[in-house]
Amino acid sequence: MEEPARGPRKKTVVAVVGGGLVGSLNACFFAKRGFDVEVFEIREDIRQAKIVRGRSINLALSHRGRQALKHVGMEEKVVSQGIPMNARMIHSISGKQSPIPYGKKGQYILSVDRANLNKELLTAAEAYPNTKLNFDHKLQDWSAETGQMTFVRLDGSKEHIKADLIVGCDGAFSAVRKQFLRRSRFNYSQTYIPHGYMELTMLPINGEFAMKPNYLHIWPRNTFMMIALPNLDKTFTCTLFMPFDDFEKITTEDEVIKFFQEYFPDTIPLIGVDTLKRDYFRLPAQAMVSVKCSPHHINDKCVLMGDAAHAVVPFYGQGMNAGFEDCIVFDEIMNQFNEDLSAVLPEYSRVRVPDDHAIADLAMYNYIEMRAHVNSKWFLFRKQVDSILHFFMPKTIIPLYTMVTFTRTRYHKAVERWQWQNKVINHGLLISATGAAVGSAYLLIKNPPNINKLIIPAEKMWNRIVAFRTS
Ligand code: FAD
Ligand code: EGO
Repeated sequence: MEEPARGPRKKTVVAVVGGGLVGSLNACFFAKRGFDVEVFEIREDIRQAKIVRGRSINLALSHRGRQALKHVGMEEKVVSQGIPMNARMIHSISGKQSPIPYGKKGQYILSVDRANLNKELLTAAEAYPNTKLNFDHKLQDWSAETGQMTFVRLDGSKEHIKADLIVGCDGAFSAVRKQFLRRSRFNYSQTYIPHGYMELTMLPINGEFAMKPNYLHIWPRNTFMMIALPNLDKTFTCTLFMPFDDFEKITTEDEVIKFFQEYFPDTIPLIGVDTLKRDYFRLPAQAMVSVKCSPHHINDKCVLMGDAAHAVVPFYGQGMNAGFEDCIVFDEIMNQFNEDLSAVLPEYSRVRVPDDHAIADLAMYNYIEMRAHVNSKWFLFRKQVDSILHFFMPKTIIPLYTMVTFTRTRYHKAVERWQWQNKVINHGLLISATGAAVGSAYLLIKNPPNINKLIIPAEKMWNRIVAFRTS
């Protein structure tokens, strides 16, 4: 057996573009393997910045995301700074609150602070001696032939940097992806949905959480939806989802209150009339986009992960979780193919694209389903049906939300299994209905009812109807 080459060998340079959630986590994965990792992030270091105004303040972290954090030794730290949400709390218009647990005792999702999670991951990445973070570096262009990237700094200066592998983690509007779009046989689709979202803060009342903290609070109102996730400072971040057309119809402070009185009356005293009037107009509603593309790689040079590869609408709470799982999948394939990038990258696209497409479709499906017919009654009914079926056939029927949120079942397998389960349920219903019909027919033939007994009540019924109509 030959000894592996020791001493100075040219190390592979991995450039991670984007120091967001997926980029900073990915930097840890590559650093752990011993690569020379350079992270390039357009923004200033958020750990030093005073005000960070970005997208969504908190996020739901579930099993897939946690597993990825565990791979780089970050699970415990992040979980300890999150707030467990053991159940959804469904708010009806009347103000009634109904909890529906996510599953058994240990099954919960976590509310985590986006900025804090990002900071922790940057610090973890920076702790590897073979990792360098470069802030104020905006990727402008890069070449798939040479691996050369051009960055622009705030002062207008440009930097040219070369890397062996470029990992595009630069979000839904990825600059890395632009080079993919110029190539043949690259599939791309992007869809903006008619809904926008707006975040409102619910402050503590008498120093305590304004609502029960360990829940994902949901106000399902068909096309108008609101959710609230708890924060460590005892506030809640409420996110209102509604069509841009409706956001635009509300132009005065009084109209805001009127709208909330009609659809979310229980939240008015909790958010506060004045806060509501002010916060509603602080920022315009934000857009949501769904992006699918394939393949996710170019040769042995570049790979897209996270929102850059698959931006999903936030109606499954899976965007970050899917992006984090991308990192595990890539890591597993790196093991399988001995870090041979020319084999790893195509295999990554082959394995991961169907799953990333599946979660994008599932999130869009939830959006369409929820805005079309999910009010609080339907939400409760559907989740109860799910759990009753699971209770009686725990091996056969697993709710889709459970597979997606609490397991690492491949997303596309979860969809397949869900479709199969629906067939089983429909067959079951068909068989029960047929059984009931055949059974009653049999009983009727065996015990023919006395015709007179049937007719007399019918006559009585008619008399009642006549009496009702003339009264
Ligand atoms: P981003 O977080 O967008 O990070 C991209 C980074 O790249 C940024 O730091 C950006 O500054 C940088 N960058 C961009 N362009 C360049 C460039 N040219 N050069 C250098 N750097 C660049 N997911 C969940 O799992 N659970 C949830 O509950 C959840 N809720 C959500 C709610 C809302 C309202 C929204 C909008 C999303 C939600 N998501 C949720 C999805 C989640 O926010 C994203 O999936 C996640 O942020 C993706 O991480 P990312 O690192 O791929 O992209
Ligand atoms: C019938 C009933 C059909 C995100 C319920 C479909 C999503 C969908 C946005 C929740 C939870 C984390 C979320 C459930 C359904 C986050 C989530 C769900 C929202 C909105 C969200 C659930 C942030 C859909 N998970 N979920 O089962 O609790 O069910 F309401 Cl608008």
